[in-house]
Amino acid sequence: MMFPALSVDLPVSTDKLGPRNSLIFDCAGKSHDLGSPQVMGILNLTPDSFSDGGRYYRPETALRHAIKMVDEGAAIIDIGGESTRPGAQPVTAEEELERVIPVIETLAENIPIPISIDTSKPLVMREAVSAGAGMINDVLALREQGALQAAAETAVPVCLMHMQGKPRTMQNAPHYDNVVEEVKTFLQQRMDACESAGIARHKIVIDPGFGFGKSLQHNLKLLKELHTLSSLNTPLLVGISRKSMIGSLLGDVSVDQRIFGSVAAAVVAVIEGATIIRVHDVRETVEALKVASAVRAIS
Ligand code: 7PJ
Repeated sequence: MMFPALSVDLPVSTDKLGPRNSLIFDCAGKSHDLGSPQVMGILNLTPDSFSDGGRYYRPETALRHAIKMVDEGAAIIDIGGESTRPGAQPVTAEEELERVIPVIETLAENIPIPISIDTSKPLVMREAVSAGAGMINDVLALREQGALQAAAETAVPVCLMHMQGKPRTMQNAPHYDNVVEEVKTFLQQRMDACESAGIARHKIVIDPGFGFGKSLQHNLKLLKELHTLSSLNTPLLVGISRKSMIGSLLGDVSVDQRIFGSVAAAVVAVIEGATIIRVHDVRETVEALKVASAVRAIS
């Protein structure tokens, strides 16, 4: 059994927070209204992101992890085969395909929620969607040669993320005159490029790209002013989970000590209008967002 694409609807209602974005997931012909904030669980298939010493994540291991995230309340699983951490080296399309395709095939058969492919490569986008992925999550916002066309042809929803520079060097003195305005202008331009390439507006999700060519001050300003991006009238995805901004705020704590800080950031993001929160710690975030969403929904 394959699970078709996630489709993203335009705003349907407004309240004191401004336009509220509604998401409709179309899974095997069944629609789920995802008007309330949802959690995207991260499934990293990069060798530097797991510690069992193996070179690739085996599909069975990945499936176990994915099932756990589904049980904990994830609404989407985001699969990535290329590390985009600061300083990370690029991988070839062949290597990325080898990591992600067997896992996407296994998950598409076995989990009831959409799978998103975290990639910037047109070939990986096409192959991943053929293997069962229902969304493209691109940290380069479809700027790679051929990516707009590949994404348009797959016809699945896309997440466009802002990044200043390239992963290898992006954290070397990032600079903005006005970070919020510059991120917003960039995302608007990429939405326009998508529309010109034939990607329907209702299939676009945007993301300010926390930690991608941004200082701690830039990240905090973006989080505080996140609601400014809601004037672009498309759902907002936010990824802050375990990132170094949380580590620095807590006194340079290690990655596994960043859960509570990450959950706090997720709550702020939802209060400021985010619709999808991309996280490692699904249960903790789902519980916190139930509380935050209830507060956000009250009139
Ligand atoms: C993000 C991402 C993010 C989106 C990564 C990490 C780095 N995709 N992929 N947004 N981050 N859309 O998880 O630490 O913030 S990889």
